[in-house]
Amino acid sequence: MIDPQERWAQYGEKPDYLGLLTFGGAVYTEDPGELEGFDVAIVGAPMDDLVSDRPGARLAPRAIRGASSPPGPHLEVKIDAFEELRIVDFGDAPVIPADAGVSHAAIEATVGQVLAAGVLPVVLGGDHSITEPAVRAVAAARGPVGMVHFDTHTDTGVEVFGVERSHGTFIRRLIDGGQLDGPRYAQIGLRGYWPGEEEFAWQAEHGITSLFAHDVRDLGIREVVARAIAAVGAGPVYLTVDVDVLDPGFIPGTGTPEPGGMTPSELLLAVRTVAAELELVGADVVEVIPTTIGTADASALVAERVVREALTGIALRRRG
Ligand SMILES: [Mn+2]
Repeated sequence: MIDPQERWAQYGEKPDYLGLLTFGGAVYTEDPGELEGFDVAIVGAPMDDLVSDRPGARLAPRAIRGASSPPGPHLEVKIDAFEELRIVDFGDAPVIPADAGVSHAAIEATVGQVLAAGVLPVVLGGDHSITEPAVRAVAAARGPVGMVHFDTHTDTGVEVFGVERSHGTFIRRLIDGGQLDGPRYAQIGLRGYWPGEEEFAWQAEHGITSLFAHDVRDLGIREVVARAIAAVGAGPVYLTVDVDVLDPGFIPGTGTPEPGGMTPSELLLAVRTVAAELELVGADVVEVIPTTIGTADASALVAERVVREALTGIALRRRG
């Protein structure tokens, strides 16, 4: 176990730009035997072999860890997730380039180690296909899950360019596989030109709740989130956030951008509310393409805050 803060202990905090790169300056280990007693473990899943448009999300776990991580309590809810929760950075799953099967198995195994220790996994993607092995691991440990899914896209295709394992098909694979419960699954932020009638008909057959970007515009984010929470209800829930749910104006780098999206203000409130009101058993943030390091990268910075809002919501829920 390494504590990146230790050498700066006399100052009370470590500046973000130096020392070992861990999420929020959390302690670091790759030994599953050291996970016991933690509340949350951060796991990197740096693969982007299954994106259908722009690659680069393999660089995101390092960039998200490298984004600014200010200490102290959240100004709105007055809670410091890093004080309330015991958080560990468990490093990256041992993925490799160009073999998605091997990489998915590595992600499933690494997330499984976190769950075996009774710790909640928060995964940094990666393209959105990484949600498939992460949810498989969670469902193996906790049974079928509900889900709140922020995204432009439904990711319920049968194939993308004829490929069945994809960042656009994993939701259908998880529902067909029994890991994800359709009636306890809600999508938020849909817009654009994909998918089509066949996919939405399949979604209706499986009792899936779809909330569109125009619903966020017309109803407001609080009402949209309340509807998603009502649909998902009690029981274990996985939270997945594709940053392309945001308008491209806020995320210069993402795999399949689509204009007309949400604002970070809406997304951050939504993620915190979901984490505070539902029983999260796992979470991820995906499809971040960084173009630089540190706070200069807006996509990685907003992804860091998405994770931080999820942690704040988890801390709020545990406080009761
Ligand atoms: Mn998407």
